[in-house]
Amino acid sequence: MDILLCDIPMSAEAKFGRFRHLGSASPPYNILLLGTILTRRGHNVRLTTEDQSLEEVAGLAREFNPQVIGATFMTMGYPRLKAFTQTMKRAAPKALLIAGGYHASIYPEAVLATHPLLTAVFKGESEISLPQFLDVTKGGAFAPSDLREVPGIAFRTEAGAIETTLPAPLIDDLDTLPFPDYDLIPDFFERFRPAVTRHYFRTPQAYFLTGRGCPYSCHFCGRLILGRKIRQNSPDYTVALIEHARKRHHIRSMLFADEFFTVNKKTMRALTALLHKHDLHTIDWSCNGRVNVMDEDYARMLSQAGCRQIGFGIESGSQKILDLLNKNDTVEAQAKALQAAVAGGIEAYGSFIIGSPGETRETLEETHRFVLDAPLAYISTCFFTPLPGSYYWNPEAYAPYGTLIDDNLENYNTFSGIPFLPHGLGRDDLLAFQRRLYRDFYLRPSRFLAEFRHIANPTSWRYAIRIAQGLVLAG
Ligand code: B12
Ligand code: SF4
Repeated sequence: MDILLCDIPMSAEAKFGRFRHLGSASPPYNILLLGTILTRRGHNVRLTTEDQSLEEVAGLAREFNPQVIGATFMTMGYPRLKAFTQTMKRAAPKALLIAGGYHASIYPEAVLATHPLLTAVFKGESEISLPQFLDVTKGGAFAPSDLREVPGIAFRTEAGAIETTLPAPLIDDLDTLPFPDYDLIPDFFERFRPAVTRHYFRTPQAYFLTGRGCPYSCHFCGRLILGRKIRQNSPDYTVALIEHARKRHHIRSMLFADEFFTVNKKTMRALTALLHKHDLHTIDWSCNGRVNVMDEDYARMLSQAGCRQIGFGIESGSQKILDLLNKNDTVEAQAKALQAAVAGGIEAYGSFIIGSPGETRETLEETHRFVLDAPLAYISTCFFTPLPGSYYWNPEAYAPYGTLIDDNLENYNTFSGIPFLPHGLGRDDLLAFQRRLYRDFYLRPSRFLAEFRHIANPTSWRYAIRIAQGLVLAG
C-alpha cells in the first residue's frame, strides 16, 4: 500500500517567532519509526517534515496519490489540521486520512469530531495499532465496524457516532523496534543539523531516541501518553544502532533526545564500556541529564565515552517556582549537578521557563543570578505555557497564580507565544527579562572566550555569526 506520513507544516516563523533565525526544525522521529515499520511490512512509504510547506506536501500527495495519509502534530500544530486535511483531500481524494501524535492522543474523540475528513485518530504509541489499521482497512474496502478490532483509535461508526477502542499496548521491550530508516527522509542529515546550542558538533549528526516514559509529574509537562515506567533500549541495541548509523551515514556526532538517557547508572556503565570497546567513544555526543544522578565521577565516565554536552531542564533559579512546578529538585542540587558535569569535563546547557505560576520580579532576579553564577555554557528560555495534558492546563490549578491571556493553540509553542501571565507581571516584563537574561549571559567576555575552544571547527564560526545575527534580529 502507498502511505504518506506527514509532520504538519510549521514554518520557523510560526514555531520560533522572533527567534526564527536561531531555531531549527525538529526531526519527526515518531513517523520516521512508524514509516520504517511499515516499509518492513512491504508498504511503500513517503515522509514529509515540518519545514516543508503545505503546497509542497500537497504536490507530493498529488503525484504519489497514496491510499493513506497520516498526520502527526503537537498542540501548536493542531490548529493547522483543518487546512491540512482539506488540502490533502483535494490532492489525493481517495486517500484515507488519519492523525496521531501528542495532541491527538490526549483528545482523540474531539479531534475526530471536529475533523470530518479524518477516518481515525490514534491514541498513544502506534507501532502495533497502525499496521493493524492498515490490515483492516485494506486501503478503503472496509466497514466502519471492522475498526473495532484496532486498538488505541477513535473512529466513526456507521451511524456516525464516535467510538474509542481499548488502549493500544505500550511497547514493553524497545529492542524489538527496528533502527529508524533515515533514508526515508532523503536529505535527513542536511535538513536536521545540530541546534545553535550544539553548533560545534560535527555533521552528519545522528538523532536517537533510546527511551520512553517518565515517572515524574512536572506541572508544566504533559507526559501522559508514554506511561510512567522508564523503558530503555539495552546497551547492546544502542551500540548496534550507532554502528549502523556510522556505517550507513558516516555520522560524526550524536544527539540522544530521550528525557532520561543518563538516569540509570548501571545501564550507562555498560553502554560506555561498549562505546570504548567498539571505538565509538570517538564520536561526540550530547544528551539530557537528570540532576539527581550527576556527580563528578559519573560525568567523567560519560565524558571519556564521548559526551560533550548535557542539557538540564533547570526551569528556574527560585525554589518557590521549582516547588510550584513540582520539579522535585532543589536549586542547590541543580547548581551542584552543573558543577559536577563541568568538573567531569562536560559542557552544561540549561533550559529555563520564564513566567511560571507564582513568578514575581524577585523570582526572576533569582533566575538571573543563578544563570550568571552557574557554570553554564549555553542557555535557552521558553515562556510558561499551560499545555493540554499538564497539571496547569486546568484553570483551577493556574487561577490562583495568574491569568490566561491567549487561547490560540498556535501560540502554544513555548518559544514566542506568551499565553499566560503571572499575577503582577505583564507581557513586556517577561520579554524584557528574556532579553536581559540572554544579553547578560551571552555577551559576557567569558562567553566569547569559551567559544574560542571551538575555533578549529569552521561550522562553529558559521553558527557564531548566525547566533549574533539571530539575536540582533530578535531585538
Ligand atoms: C523527546 C521529545 C522531543 C524530541 C522528539 C519529539 C518527538 N516527536 O518524538 C524533540 C527534542 C524533537 C522535541 C521537540 C519538541 N517538544 Co518534545 N518531547 C519529547 C519527550 C521528552 C518524549 C517524547 C518521545 O519520547 N516521543 C517518542 C515518540 C515515539 O512518541 P510520539 O511522538 O508520541 O509518537 C508515537 C504516538 O504518538 C504515535 N503517533 C505519533 N504521530 C503519529 C501519526 C500517525 C499518523 C499515527 C497513526 C500515529 C502517530 O505513534 C508514535 C510511535 O509510537 C516528551 C515528554 C514525554 N515524556 O513524553 C516531550 C513533549 C512531547 N514535547 C513537547 C513539546 C512542547 C515540544 C516542543 C514544542 C518544544 C519546543 N518549544 O520546541 C518541540 C516540538 C517539536 C516538533 N515539532 O515535533 C511537549 C508536547 C506538549 C503538547 N501538548 O504539545 C511534551 C509532552 C513535553 C512537555 N513540555 O509537555 N521533543
Ligand atoms: S519535564 Fe518532568 S514530567 Fe515532563 S518528561 Fe521531563 S521529567 Fe518527566
